[in-house]
Amino acid sequence: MNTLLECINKKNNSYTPIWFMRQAGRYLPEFREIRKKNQDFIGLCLNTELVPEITIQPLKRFDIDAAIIFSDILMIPFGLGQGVEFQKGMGPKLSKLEVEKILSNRPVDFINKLNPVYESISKVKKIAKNKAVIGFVGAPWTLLVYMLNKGSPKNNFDINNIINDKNLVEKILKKLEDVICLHISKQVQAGADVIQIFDSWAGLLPEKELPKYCYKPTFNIVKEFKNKVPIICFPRGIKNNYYDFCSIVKPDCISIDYEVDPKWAAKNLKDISIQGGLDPKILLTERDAIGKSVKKYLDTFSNNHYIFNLGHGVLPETKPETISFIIDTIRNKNG
Ligand code: 1CP
Repeated sequence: MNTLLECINKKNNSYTPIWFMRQAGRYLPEFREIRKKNQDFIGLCLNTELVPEITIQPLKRFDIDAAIIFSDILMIPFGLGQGVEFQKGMGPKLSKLEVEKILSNRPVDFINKLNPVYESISKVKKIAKNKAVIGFVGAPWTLLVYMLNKGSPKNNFDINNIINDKNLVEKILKKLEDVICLHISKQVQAGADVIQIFDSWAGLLPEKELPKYCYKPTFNIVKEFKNKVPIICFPRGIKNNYYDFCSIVKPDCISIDYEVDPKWAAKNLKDISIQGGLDPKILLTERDAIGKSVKKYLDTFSNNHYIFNLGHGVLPETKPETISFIIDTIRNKNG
């Protein structure tokens, strides 16, 4: 059994597994080199030579416990036939949502379109033998937001525009649940040991809407994979509702964001392994502050089953040496 699975299954808390959200990506010069020559981001995610190479890049540099497949949560809208483009510095742009086309999409066509992703996972699994291979999906709510908003909700977002047509939203959410389950099954079949569900925009939901748009659809997916593959959930931005999330959704591991007070989490999120938390912005500060923050998370979770990670993805401005420093600190090489 590998270190990440041991921790998630609460078999061992004497060792802290480490990986980083967005560990492959723009902060690594070797990634930027490949990206420069591959302007089409979706095409890059479907390249079965380059995806394994990019996925393995951080494992070559760092003593980490897992490989997360280089892909994107927006591969699902793409697989359903919605156009997805990434323009430089603009974030993702999605084409108009053709509801009938999406709803009538056949699993066989979806799988054919995304087959290179599964092929890349099989290759990574062969290369990273003693590491956990992490597959991932976006949660139904977060995917719905991108699909209806046709881009990032970062700058222009009005929840009423998203949920005003309740009937339409219900149909799309159901379709997303099905296709997310399909995408997870295929990733597991290809060799993924763990699946992470990113609900990056759960925090946009008013508290009273969380059960309907976040807990319930995610629960339906987690339930489908109980005792088949461990699922890590990352419902970013839901504050103290992490407690309700864990009681209702019952994931195998909960990834906390940087707004969650680690002491609160260590005390209140019982009977579940906990991942992450450290603010990625801390990695842009002085070593002294970084070391102290890392130790704070380790100390706070010393009685939990804890996976070290950040409270969101590694920022592009992060120095790769900072990642090495954090790993050394955890492995106690700095005294
Ligand atoms: O070079 C570039 O401009 C591409 C940048 C990039 C990268 C490196 C994008 C576009 N996606 C990725 C890879 C990616 N995306 C991974 C790789 C595996 C790893 O972690 O190493 C993962 C897990 C994702 C997941 C993802 N994509 C999320 C969930 C995690 C999160 O950050 O909250 C989200 C929201 C996306 C959408 C997306 N894709 C890319 C960008 C820039 C975004 C965010 C857009 C926004 O701001 O709304």
